Amino acid sequence: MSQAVVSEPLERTLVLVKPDGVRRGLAGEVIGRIEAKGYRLVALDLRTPDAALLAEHYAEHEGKPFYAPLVEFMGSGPVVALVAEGQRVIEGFRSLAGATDPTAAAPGTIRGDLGRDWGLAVQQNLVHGSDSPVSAAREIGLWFPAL
Ligand code: IDP
Repeated sequence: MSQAVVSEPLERTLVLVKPDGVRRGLAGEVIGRIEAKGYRLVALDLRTPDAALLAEHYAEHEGKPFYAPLVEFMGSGPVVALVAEGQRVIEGFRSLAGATDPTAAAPGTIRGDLGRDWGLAVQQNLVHGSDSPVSAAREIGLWFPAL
């Protein structure tokens, strides 16, 4: 007799290893934590994003004091962009990443273990992760239009 199994739907999220993470050689560490948690990589790319892509990606922050330094920093070198997939991966990666401020981020998280404040106008906090299903769909469309 077959048994009905109800499973939660798969989600996808956009993760960026920011230029500070790539420069410090931490891309592999971040990818390792995503894979060790049990999420699956469905796309992966190393590139230096142009100003147009970053303006779209960070549109919600336009006008804030850290917006210009943020866009400049994010375009300062290569980032690793990836799409990870799994049940509740959006929330799960945010939990792996830790709080936005790396000084306050809990030990055990990517930002808490590997990040710190460098006294700069923008938080160089190693990673980005989409914050909701709507953001994830929008950001994956921007970074990986073929998906
Ligand atoms: P999140 O990356 O944790 O989702 P957001 O509030 O979406 O945080 O901010 C986007 C990025 O902008 C942060 O990751 C950080 O790099 C930068 N940022 C956010 N708030 C500040 C701030 O108050 N000062 C400097 N940089 C900030």
